[in-house]
Amino acid sequence: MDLKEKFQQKIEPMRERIQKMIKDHGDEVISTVTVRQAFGGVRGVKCLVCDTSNLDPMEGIRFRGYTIPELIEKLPKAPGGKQPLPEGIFYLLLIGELPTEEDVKQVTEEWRKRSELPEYLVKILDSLPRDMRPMTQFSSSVLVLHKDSIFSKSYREGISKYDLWKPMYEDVMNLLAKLPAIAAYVYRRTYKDNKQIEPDPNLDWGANFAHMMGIENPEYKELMRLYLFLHSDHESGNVSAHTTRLVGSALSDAYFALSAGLNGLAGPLHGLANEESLRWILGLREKFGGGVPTKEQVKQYVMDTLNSGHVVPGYGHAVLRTTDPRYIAQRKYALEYLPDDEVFQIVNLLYEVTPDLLRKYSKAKNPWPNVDAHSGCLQIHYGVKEYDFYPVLFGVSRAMGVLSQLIWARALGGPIERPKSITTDWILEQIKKNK
Ligand code: CMX
Repeated sequence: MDLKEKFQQKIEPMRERIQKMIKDHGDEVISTVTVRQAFGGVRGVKCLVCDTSNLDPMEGIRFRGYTIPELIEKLPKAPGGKQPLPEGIFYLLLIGELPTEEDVKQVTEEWRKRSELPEYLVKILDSLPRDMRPMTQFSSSVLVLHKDSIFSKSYREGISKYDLWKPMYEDVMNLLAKLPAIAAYVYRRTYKDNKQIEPDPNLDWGANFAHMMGIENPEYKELMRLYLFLHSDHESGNVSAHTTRLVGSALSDAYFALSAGLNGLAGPLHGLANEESLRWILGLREKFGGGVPTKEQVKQYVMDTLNSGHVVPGYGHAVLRTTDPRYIAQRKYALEYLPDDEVFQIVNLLYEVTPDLLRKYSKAKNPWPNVDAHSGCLQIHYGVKEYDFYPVLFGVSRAMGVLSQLIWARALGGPIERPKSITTDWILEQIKKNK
């Protein structure tokens, strides 16, 4: 049975489960909204359902019930490798079960078959200014691929709403197959004199991405697999996931929805924080004359950032209240593969001093580092020093989560999202009435 057939088998039981739940318990209250939450980014209001992953403030992310260390152990690896193949996390997110090695091979093969970039896309990419931000090139490419949307075509031809997931599945698989090639193309044209590298059909999705970027170190291939696994999914309330979901809820196809989600990921409080973080860390090194600064110098740098009215990039989180397990997984990797790396030493010093300073001198509810505080030091170690590109790496990975959510949304016939907004005056009236 192939992936699509396996997915099809999962739909009906899930549809029935949800219909029964709404029928029997549709009016039960699961959350309330305070005035502070209405003005405060709807933080903590439980009003979205997402089954691919769940984020506990103290424990961190669980993908389909599994923690990161559990999946690093359980997901299939490349021959001789220790890091999980990203194809495996996509399978898990979509199907809800751990894949076998054979399942993962099928995904690799499926994506390999669909990976070629159409000529019109390459022409459009070639016409973009080479100094355009990589994320702008990347997100535009995703949008441009809408030309080949099977979903939009099927919709126009009158497909039944119960079958909408089928063309969505095809578009998602086509898109995921192409993302590493698009990202690598953008990387090479922006930083490597447009000298492009052909894909290697013998490599898995993540290793091929590293290869097309031009980095052949087997360690980087392993890092790429880990990176793509770690950044894939983080529930559906974060900006990139929620945007993809919202746009998709209007029955916009995967290209429109993902491009919108990537544009959200491009913000400095979200996926751009990995770029901001490394730039800030390199600024710290430079400020004190290169090398590893002292603890006092690191403290001074953090305080200068806070005093100038800026956030410390890579620290804090809207949900987490502990060190992000994605940070810990990357730290573990660094301790094994690059313990003496200078930038890693600085990342460690920051980990020692920043939480205390944030607790004392900022309003941050979470003083601990998130995923973005660590990813840059691993990239630069293997030669990917162009930090403008980091949000694109995040985007390639995040696409697996948000697009698996999108296939499910179409399979379950998710409605168009339309929360009710209220005016400030209405809130004041309500407060008066409540007195
Ligand atoms: N440095 C300094 N101040 C911080 C801070 C940080 N790292 N994190 C939060 N704060 C401040 C906020 O700016 C806010 O100040 P105001 O009340 O003056 O606006 C206050 O503390 C309360 O914020 P919060 O409730 O703790 O955090 P939010 O849920 O509003 O925002 C986040 C979460 C991640 C945007 C925020 O912590 C932040 O800006 N961090 C730095 C950017 C970053 O690393 N983003 C990446 C997050 C992971 C990802 O999505 O990729």
